[in-house]
Amino acid sequence: MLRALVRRPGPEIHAGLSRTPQPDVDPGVACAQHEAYCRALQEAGLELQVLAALPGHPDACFVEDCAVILAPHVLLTRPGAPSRRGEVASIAAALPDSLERQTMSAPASLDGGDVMRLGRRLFVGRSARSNEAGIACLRGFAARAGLTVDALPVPAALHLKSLATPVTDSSLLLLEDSLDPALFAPFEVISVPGCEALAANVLALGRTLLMPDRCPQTREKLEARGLRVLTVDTSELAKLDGALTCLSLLW
Ligand code: CIR
Repeated sequence: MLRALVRRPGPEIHAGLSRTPQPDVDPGVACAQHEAYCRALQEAGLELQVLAALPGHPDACFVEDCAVILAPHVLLTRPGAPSRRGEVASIAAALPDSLERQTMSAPASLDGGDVMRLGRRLFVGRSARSNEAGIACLRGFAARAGLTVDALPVPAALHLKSLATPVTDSSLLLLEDSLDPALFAPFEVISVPGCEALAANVLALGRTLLMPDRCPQTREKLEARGLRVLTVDTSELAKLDGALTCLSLLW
């Protein structure tokens, strides 16, 4: 069974990093939305491991950024935001010993939100959070699992997966007018309209897919492919640039 590691948002979540000035996050709403996300993961058939909030780390519920898992290996990252680096040790402690660890050291930095797997390839965003040394470290890690790495510039978003996420092993969603679809050839690109930007980040779990609510055009495209779609409202977490993939680590 697929397992997911998640961490509850804490009362300090309103102090998390955001590209929006004064995002005005309500911790109670954020927690309720996170609980609904956890229920959707369970409904999709995942076994959950839920960590308590991490005091002093308002962004710690965005666990994806601290590790890249290619089971049976895990790369413990060095997140690009200095305020988030203290989160990694507690993720490392929570992951099972069966995952063989590789670590990352300065000057490398990489956020898991920049790493997208499609079949035997990894795409990685060269973003404000993930630098060349971090990408080089990822290449070495991926090579152990027999995967290749393509780096793409992500100048205008927090992470690569703010713009694009896998739907199946051979297809992905991509926010229109963001990156050149040809960069992802030969994979099939499904375009997400600008008015549904949040829908560029979905969490694919086999034939079930978690996606943000209130994105009917994208939902219709996914359901037309025979996928089972579960919708969740993570609008409060989106004020901190969080999306669906960022709230869990899967293996
Ligand atoms: C941050 O800026 O680091 C957090 N407020 C949001 C991180 C979201 N992570 C992700 O999408 N992988």
